[in-house]
Amino acid sequence: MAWHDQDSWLTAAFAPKLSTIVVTLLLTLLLPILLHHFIYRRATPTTLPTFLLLGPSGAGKTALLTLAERNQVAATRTSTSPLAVEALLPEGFTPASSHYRSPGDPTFERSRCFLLVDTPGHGKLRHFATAQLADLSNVRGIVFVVDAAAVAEEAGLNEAAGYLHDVLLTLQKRYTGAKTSKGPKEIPVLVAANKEDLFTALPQHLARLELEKAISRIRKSKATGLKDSGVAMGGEEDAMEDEREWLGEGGEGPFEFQQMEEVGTSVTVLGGNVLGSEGSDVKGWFEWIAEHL
Ligand SMILES: Nc1nc2c(ncn2[C@@H]2O[C@H](COP(=O)(O)OP(=O)(O)OP(=O)(O)O)[C@@H](O)[C@H]2O)c(=O)[nH]1
Ligand SMILES: [Mg+2]
Repeated sequence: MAWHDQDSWLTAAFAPKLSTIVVTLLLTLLLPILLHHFIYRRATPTTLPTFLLLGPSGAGKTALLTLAERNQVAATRTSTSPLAVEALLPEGFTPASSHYRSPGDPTFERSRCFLLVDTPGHGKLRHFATAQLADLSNVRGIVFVVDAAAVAEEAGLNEAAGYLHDVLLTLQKRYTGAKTSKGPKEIPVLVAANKEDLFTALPQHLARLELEKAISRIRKSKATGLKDSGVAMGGEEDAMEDEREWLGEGGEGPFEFQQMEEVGTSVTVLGGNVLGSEGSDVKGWFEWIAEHL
C-alpha cells in the first residue's frame, strides 16, 4: 500500500474524518498538560527545604520554633528531643526562589513552606544535633541561636563558641572531604543573637566580635594540643597538617567568620528577640530564611 492510496494513514490524516479530528484535538489538548506535569514533577522536590535550629541550652530555639509555627510565642521548657514543624514564611517575605512568581500562583504558597527542626541544646543531648548534622541533604541553612545576654559573660560565651566551633568544623570537613570536584551544596549559617530585648545583651556586632575571639582561642588551644600530642608521639607535623582539624586555613592568628567562605560556608550574625515587652523582632532572621528558601 503506497502512501498516496485512498486508505493509507497519510491520506486519512489529511482527510476531514471525524476520527482524525478527534485524535488531533486530544493530542493538542493533552500534550501540554502532560508535558507540564512531567517537567513540574522534576522541578519540584517532594521534601520540604529544611532549616536546622542549633545552639546552647536556653538560647531560645524552641521559642523561635513556636513563633514560626503559630505566629505567637508560647512558654517553653528545656527540650529533650528534636522536634520538626512545618512553618510558613510570614506575609511580606518573598522566598528568593519565588521572586518571579506571581502571588496568585498556587506554587507561590507552597514555596513559602519550610521545615524547621529544633534540637536540644543541653550538652548531654548534643547527639541529637550531631545526628542531624550527619545528614544535611535537605538542609538549606543552619540557624545557630545564641543568648546575647549569656555571651556577655565568660561561661556563656565559651559554651556558645565551643558549640559553634564544632558545628563550623563539621561543615568544613563536609566541604573539604567531598568526593566530587564541584564540592557539596553550600550550607549558610545564621548566628541569631537572641534576647536583644534584655538590657545586658550584647549588640549584634559585639556578639560577633566576642564569638570570633572566643573561637580564635579555642582554635589556638586545639592546634597547640594537636602539635603537642604529635611531638609526644614523635609523629610528623605534615601528617596533621593534612587532617585539617582546625577551622579556616592554617589555624594561626585571629579567627573571623569570613574565613569560612573559603570552605563553602557563609556566616551571618543578626540580632533579634523572640520575646520582649515591645513584642518580638525576628524580621532579620526571616529575611535571611527567605533569602535561602
Ligand atoms: N527576654 C527574652 N527571653 C527569651 C527570648 N527568647 C527566649 N527567651 C526565654 O529563654 C528561655 C529558654 O528558651 P527556649 O526556647 O526554651 O530555649 P532552647 O534554646 O529551646 O533551650 P533547650 O531546649 O534547652 O536547648 C525561655 O524561658 C524563654 O522564655 C527573648 O527574645 N527575650
Ligand atoms: Mg528547646
